[in-house]
Amino acid sequence: QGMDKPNQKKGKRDMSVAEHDLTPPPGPGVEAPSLEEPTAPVPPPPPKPSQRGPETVTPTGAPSGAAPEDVAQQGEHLTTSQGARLRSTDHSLKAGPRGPVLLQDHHLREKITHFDHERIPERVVHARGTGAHGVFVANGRAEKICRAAFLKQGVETDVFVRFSTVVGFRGSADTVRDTRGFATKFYTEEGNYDLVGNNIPVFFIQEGIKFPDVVHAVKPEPDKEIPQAQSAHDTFWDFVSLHTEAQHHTAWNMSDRGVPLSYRMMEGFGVHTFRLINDAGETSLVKFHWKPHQGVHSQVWEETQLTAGNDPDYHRRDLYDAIDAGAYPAWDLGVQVMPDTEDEMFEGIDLLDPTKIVPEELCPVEIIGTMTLNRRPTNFFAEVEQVMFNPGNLVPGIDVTNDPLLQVRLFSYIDTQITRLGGPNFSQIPINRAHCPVNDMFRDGFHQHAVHGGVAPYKPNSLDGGNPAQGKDSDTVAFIDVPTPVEGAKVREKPASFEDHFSQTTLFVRSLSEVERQHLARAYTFELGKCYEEAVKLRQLQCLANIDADLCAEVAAGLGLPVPEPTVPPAEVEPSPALSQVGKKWPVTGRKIAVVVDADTDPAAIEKARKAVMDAGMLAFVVAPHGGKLGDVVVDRTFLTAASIEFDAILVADAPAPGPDAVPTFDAKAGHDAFGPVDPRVVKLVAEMFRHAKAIAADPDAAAVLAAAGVPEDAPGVVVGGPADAVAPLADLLASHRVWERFPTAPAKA
Ligand code: HDD
Repeated sequence: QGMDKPNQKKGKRDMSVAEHDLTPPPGPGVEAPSLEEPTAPVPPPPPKPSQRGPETVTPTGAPSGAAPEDVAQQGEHLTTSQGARLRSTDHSLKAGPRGPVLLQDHHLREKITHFDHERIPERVVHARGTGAHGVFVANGRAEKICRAAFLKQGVETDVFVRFSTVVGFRGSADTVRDTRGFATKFYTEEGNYDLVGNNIPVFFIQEGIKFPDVVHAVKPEPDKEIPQAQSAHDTFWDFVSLHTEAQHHTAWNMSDRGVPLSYRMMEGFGVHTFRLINDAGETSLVKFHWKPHQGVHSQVWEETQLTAGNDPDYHRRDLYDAIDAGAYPAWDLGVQVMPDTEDEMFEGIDLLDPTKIVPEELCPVEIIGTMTLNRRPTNFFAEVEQVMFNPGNLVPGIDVTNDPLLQVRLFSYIDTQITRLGGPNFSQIPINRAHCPVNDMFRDGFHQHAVHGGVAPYKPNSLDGGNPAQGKDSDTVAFIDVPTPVEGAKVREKPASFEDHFSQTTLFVRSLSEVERQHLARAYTFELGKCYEEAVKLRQLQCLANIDADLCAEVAAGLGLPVPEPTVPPAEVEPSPALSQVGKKWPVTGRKIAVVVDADTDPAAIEKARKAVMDAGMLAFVVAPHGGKLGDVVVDRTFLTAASIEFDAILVADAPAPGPDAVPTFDAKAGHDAFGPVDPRVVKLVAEMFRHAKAIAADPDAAAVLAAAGVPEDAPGVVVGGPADAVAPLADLLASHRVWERFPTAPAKA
């Protein structure tokens, strides 16, 4: 009491509040002051085309009638979840304006309770991802081997694709070194078919029972929960060097495939061998491939590091930017078709071993249709977070094989949703609903949305007329498990053919171009260099010795460790050129060009250069000292906001002097920070793009930029010429993706 301030003495408190409060609380029969008028009824703005929600159907296949605007915050009046109109959502119900909050505030409790439960557990793997809607059109070439309706010529099927990294948490950076998930849901007229693949055609393990082991090894170490979204740590390399069947996948991870430039520029693989059945009941064994129209491209390592800081959402943004710009990414779906022989082998390769590929040179990929992604999600949570995939979501004509990895996946994907999506009714979530009639007899459970009629959800029944009817064996429209003969003793063993862990790793390493091999060696050296345990490094070097002597020597030199003798002689292999990403020409459509200008560059010249870029099918980004407009030209990036990692090539139209917001760099000659003649951010942009082997064009008037960035005018991939004229040679360079010869070649071996 002694600490009470004047006017806050016991018994005086109400009085003092009332003195200052000009709006006394309403008593019984007193009209409440209007704190806020209801929002004036205004017609909701029409949703943008890209904001249309997914077409949804109810669990019985009927349209749900839920147009997206019905669920957007566009209605006239704010209500509770029960539809009662609310006067205020800004203030909780209190005993006086300065009093405690009342438990009876039903709106407060509803609002906070809902908020408290807004998050669901992230995926145990592939937590970080992004997705898009699209359409798949079959070309009919699969008809002779597969009875699936969606593969018949000309059939168009809705699809939803989710791309992901594997290791990182949901908020981790997109551009880490990792495998990428490539999961596609086909909403076919015969039910949902999920092709749940990766951008790498082989897997870490041969048996699903090892999945928890590999995931525990690669996830952040359990004591400190570091590192995030990285394989460069002891537990990962401990596992893969001991469990040597992981070596093939690991080599792909360490290659440029582990750092894709964009989700749009990745191949996809179904990994396992699947069994297709045609109308005549004949079967064949196939491996699925997605071939991107955009080409197969990667970042260089330094770019991945810069991107993770500059724009951790880079891959997500890239996909949505492309879709918004109408540059819809597309992939051909292809199959390698192999005879369904008793031994399930092809050219000595065990088709049940998911750590093996079938080289395209031995069995070409036949294209059976094309997928185009043309719509981004309206609501990320509802679609990308709640989508579930399951390799067991199959349609008539596609069956599984006995691949022991696939067999366990058939259990895991449903099981995990029980926790992640909170119960067994996840198929009723709009994004997961089939686009054809669903007539199951699953009932009740958490989050049941259907109001099932009838009294007899069981078979056989007479009370509901015996419905629904089961298919007959003669049906070609019902799913039939291929009656493959099975025989054997119950054993915990693997086939002898699964013992070979190194020959295809050697095949992969030897199929890479020189520059890709350098990247591979550097990635191994980096990752092992981040390990603390020497025993782990030595054991991995032993694996490399069994794979490729040169690669092993290079990595050992970087680590400062001795080169071990191989324990198995490296295999003699015939390289597979299809495994290399270098040496091909790709369309330049949608590639991004920075056009660097000064504040006083002639707007007409900028527009000419911009138009030349756009006419070549590429996207121009005007990069200027300040935002807004230059003449009529809109500035896309400023020197402050532009980052080299955003662009595939650069056109320097002018040599801007340092702007007022530039920071000087250290001048070694002067011995202190100083400005050169060109804005240091432009110098940095050009220098980084040069280092990352990107094509560079500069106007003769902008030669000072090249000089300041240390870029020789006669270096490979440098074009000196007027910006508009330089577009054609720039596009030509970009077709090869990078100026490969700019990477230093490996020092000659002694
Ligand atoms: Fe898996 C998710 C791909 C083996 C267990 N996996 C998941 C996703 C992809 C793959 C792309 C993300 C799906 C999405 O976007 O929602 N997984 C693969 C591939 C594999 C593979 C290509 C081997 C060829 N996976 C594999 C095994 C197991 C799992 C052997 C378990 C024994 N995978 C899961 C999972 C996930 C999953 C725990 C996490 C979230 C989910 O399923 O829905 O069940």
